[in-house]
Amino acid sequence: MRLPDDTVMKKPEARIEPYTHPAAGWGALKYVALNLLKEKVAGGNYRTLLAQNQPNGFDCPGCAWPDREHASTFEFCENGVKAVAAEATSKRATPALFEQFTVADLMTQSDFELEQHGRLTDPLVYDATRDRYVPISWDDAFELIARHLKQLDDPDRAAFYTSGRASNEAAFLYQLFVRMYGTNNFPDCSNMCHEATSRGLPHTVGVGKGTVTLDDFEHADTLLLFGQNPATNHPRMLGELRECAKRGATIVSINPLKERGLERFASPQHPVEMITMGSTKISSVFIRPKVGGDFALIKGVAKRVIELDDEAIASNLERVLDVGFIAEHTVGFDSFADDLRAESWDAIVAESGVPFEEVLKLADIYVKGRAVISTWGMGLTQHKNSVPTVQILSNLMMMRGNIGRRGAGLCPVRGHSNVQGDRTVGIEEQPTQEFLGRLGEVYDFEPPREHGLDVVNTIQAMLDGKVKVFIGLGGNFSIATPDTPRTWEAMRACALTVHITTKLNRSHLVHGHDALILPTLGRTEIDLQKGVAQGVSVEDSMSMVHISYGMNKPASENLLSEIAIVARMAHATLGSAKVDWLAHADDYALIRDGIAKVIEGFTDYNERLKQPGGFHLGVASRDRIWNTPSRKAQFIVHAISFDTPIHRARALYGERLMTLMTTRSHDQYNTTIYGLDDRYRGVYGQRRVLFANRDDIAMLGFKAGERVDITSVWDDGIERRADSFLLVEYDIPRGCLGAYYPETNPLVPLSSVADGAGTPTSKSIPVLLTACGDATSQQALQETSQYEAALA
Ligand SMILES: Nc1nc2c(c(=O)[nH]1)N[C@H]1C(S)=C(S)[C@@H](COP(=O)(O)OP(=O)(O)OC[C@H]3O[C@@H](n4cnc5c(=O)[nH]c(N)nc54)[C@H](O)[C@@H]3O)O[C@H]1N2
Ligand SMILES: Nc1nc2c(c(=O)[nH]1)N[C@H]1C(S)=C(S)[C@@H](COP(=O)(O)OP(=O)(O)OC[C@H]3O[C@@H](n4cnc5c(=O)[nH]c(N)nc54)[C@H](O)[C@@H]3O)O[C@H]1N2
Ligand SMILES: [Mo]
Repeated sequence: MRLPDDTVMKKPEARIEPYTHPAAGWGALKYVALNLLKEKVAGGNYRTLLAQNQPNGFDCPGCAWPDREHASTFEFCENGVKAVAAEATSKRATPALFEQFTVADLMTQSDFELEQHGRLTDPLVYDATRDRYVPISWDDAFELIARHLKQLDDPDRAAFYTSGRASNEAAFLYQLFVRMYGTNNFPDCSNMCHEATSRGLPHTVGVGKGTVTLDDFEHADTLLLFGQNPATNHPRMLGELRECAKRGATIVSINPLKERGLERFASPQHPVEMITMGSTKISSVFIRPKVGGDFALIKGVAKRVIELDDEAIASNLERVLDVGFIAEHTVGFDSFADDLRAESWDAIVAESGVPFEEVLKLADIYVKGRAVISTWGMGLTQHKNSVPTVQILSNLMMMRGNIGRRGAGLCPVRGHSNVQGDRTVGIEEQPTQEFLGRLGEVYDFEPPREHGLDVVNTIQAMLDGKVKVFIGLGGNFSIATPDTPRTWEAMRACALTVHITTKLNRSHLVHGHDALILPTLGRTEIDLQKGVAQGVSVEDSMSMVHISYGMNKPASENLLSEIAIVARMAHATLGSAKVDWLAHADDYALIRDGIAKVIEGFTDYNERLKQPGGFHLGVASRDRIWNTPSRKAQFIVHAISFDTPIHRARALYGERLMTLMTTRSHDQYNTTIYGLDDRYRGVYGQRRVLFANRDDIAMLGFKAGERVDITSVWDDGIERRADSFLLVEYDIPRGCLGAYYPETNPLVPLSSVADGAGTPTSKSIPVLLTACGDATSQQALQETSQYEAALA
């Protein structure tokens, strides 16, 4: 196949160039080719890409968006291909690499360069005398872990992190081991992600999960997309939106940025669109709140719904509220309505940053919809008021009965491919007593009853000397988390840090006194146990559970599966008198039998996984069963807050104070940096950019193209800074800035979290800008040259 553009292998130059094409399309194919070349994926492994999300294939490790009954045609997704190519890379980080470089040497390499070393091949232990990681046998590695864990005076001195790629089987076995060991300290990536959803929704609709399935997208006439960038982070969702748009559904993007990828989409699944350079218009309407303005905006829309209903009553027209639903299914409506009536439009407009007419327009669109789906991502969940925001959105949907009805519902769009499943099977630092009771009964032990530590509290506990052992099942804890210097101090104060991982990352270099890197199989690889290929299961964002089989040859003969690692860690630490850990590692069906006994909804788990496409777990609120204390869906009243850290900082610094949001570029998977382009936003060959409004750039006395340093404003006297960002003039609301994560994590104070969820407020950081101390920006130059070297 010839690509329309032959610049595929041209070296990138750092530049800013507005993007004018539709999302996906030929551009996506070009980048796929680039990634396969960059990763030097062996020819035979291309077939892996075709097996992605197929009935007998593996679940794409890219994101948690569901598949259409595991569609029979190859569902093309640029970022899925990148994720798979990164795992199927032919590059290897062998012990020789660690002989060549000390840990101090490796620390000088960028995250992009660390990733480029490829797949880890052997278990490694830190040797302090040589400042190097050196090989260790698996048995010795597990002995070291057991020795540390047994030495602690209290099991709560250890914390067990999970990143959302872990399968249900690995996660369930892990939590069983950890609880038998004696703690509920389960910090996990969802603490930084959709925690506001998981904590907020149970109070309104009884379950912390979405209520829609893909079928609902076929019947929705209105879709409200809050704070989400699907063209980059859930590309397969665009295929779904394309169908909705073609059917005439109204699609509204509510986002401070007019994400270009949401404007038009050329579907690689549809050859005609590709060949004719055609495309489908996706979002017809863009509503642009200021960063953190969604709560006030949604409250304004809800207020308008009440006004429209009053008008309908006065003119004897059809009611705007779904009075039947409200009466039969909800409590608290009257106080909610009273609060809305009393709310001031001035406050709504000022705090949302959305003009009055636009709030009315959004309300009009909402009430015209007969079947409305609201989706949301990190734009709603990473603020101080994220829990109230998710709850008021749920309340808005309840006003017109848009929950538990065909074509309508709540759709939080999860990140990691199994982040939802991990929570379902017990990765939860605040487990319910019922769950603990069942777990204890089935496995005949007394689980710890006290709630454990989440991500932020784990870091604080390490700083306070209360957590001494860190074990990470995947992820990149040291840089995905906030307040980087403090997190590093915390990790370095540990007696032992252990990372179960596929590739080298920064967290392995920021280590405890003792440290282990345990290399594991990825989801694309064949997992043979006693000669039998094992599958693992995952739950997608819409509660579909299905099985996944890897098909590639493992990256090294010395890898163990995550499950084998967990089982052998447990065996070494606890012995196998109560649970035959090693037998579970030989046959994953045994783990699924355990899940079926402990977790609701998994009866006949092994059998039901044989259905092509898997099975739906069931979400009570989807069936209008409300697992709340009142057994009804609950309206919850929240005031607009005028006393947030942003308000307080602005009172001190006036309009110079900016609100910074941190997002993903198109060329990264969280902390994994694939490349330095963010093409839908027009950024090439660099990552240290800061998107700012033209008027703010002028007001602050800077010019676009200059470099600036960023410092955050917080109340603890600690200086937090991130230096040398290129100012890029961008269509972003006044007073708001955008930059990429994880480079900006040093700016997020550890104590700045969402009320009621503990999520770091990484989308609303109060900051000030100053002229850059070092105009040549060593950091940025270094990153660019490494990228060029990797492509050469
Ligand atoms: N290719 C790729 N895919 C991924 C990931 C990846 O890194 N790369 N990460 C995975 C993970 S773990 C997750 S959680 C998801 C994340 O997927 P998203 O939820 O899309 O995450 P972000 O890129 O952080 O950006 C969210 C969007 O929120 C907007 N936003 C920022 N502040 C506000 C606000 O105050 N209000 C509103 N309304 N919008 C706001 C930003 O402009 C941006 O468009 O993607 C998953 N999929
Ligand atoms: N400022 C800011 N901070 C954020 C966010 C933000 O928007 N802004 N987003 C937050 C969100 S939503 C999330 S989910 C977190 C992400 O936090 P994490 O989940 O901790 O981070 P990832 O970058 O996804 O982890 C990548 C690492 O996982 C390992 N890995 C990859 N595949 C596998 C596998 O199959 N098995 C195992 N064992 N390991 C594997 C590799 O070593 C890779 O380096 O970051 C959060 N941090
Ligand atoms: Mo996430």
